[in-house]
Amino acid sequence: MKIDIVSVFPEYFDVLNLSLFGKAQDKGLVEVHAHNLRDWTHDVHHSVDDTPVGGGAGMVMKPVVWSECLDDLLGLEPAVVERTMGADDQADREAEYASATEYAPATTYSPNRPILIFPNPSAPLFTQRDATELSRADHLLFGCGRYEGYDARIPEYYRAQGIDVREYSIGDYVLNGGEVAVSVMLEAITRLLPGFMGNPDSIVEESYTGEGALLEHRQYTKPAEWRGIRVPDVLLSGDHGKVDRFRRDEALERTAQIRPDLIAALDCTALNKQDRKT
Ligand code: 6GU
Repeated sequence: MKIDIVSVFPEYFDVLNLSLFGKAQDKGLVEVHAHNLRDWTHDVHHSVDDTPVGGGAGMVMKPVVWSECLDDLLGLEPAVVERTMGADDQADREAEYASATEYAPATTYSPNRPILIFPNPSAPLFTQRDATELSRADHLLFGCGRYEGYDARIPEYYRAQGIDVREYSIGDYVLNGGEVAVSVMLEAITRLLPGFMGNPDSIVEESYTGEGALLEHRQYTKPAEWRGIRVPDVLLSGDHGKVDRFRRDEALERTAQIRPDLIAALDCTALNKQDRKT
């Protein structure tokens, strides 16, 4: 899987050289390139953001810089004349106008174009289902926003060009930028690649996996008694049927208690007869 990441802090992704992800790169399972968005600026200040149209606090990432970058990485011919407005000082304005080029009409895209993914706290939640689907892609391109976000026309434009564009939030809280969110999504996606995990079984029975996802049952290891607390007897019984039933009941109970929303979303056909009695 090829992964391109665009960020104003590409060094954030240096950590991908460590641990399982680093090994996966060594094995050739994933190939990661982190690009600096500022490499696609032309002004002396390398500015990537501007004040929000309509007013309000913070800064918004400019569509012009992003489009030069994304056209390049997607292998697209820019389709429009890029006109820039709003640079504060005259030098910036002149530099930006100098960079605005008359482009040829859009050409056709390469068949293996990447899926374009923007982290966005105001987007739908990224789930295990999304991770599973994206783990089957050949090429992902992540665009990390900073500040108050990115100009809404960026995803709109690339969607209109036929690119598969996704926007995801990783949870109901606010981060300073998309870098951490992309790291989270990348880890969830790439650990599903065949050969990534040492033991492939460890991704089969996990929480949130598959239809009718439940929280996982609790885990214990030896000794059977530790500081006066015993492992549940049934787990020591050697009766696999009973162990499976115990774990399944616990998963159902804990999910009902901690994440009733997952129970509500459960596909009833994912329940077995014994589940219905519990
Ligand atoms: Cl994807 N981005 C930012 N900036 N904050 C977030 C998020 C994403 N998901 C949750 N909070």
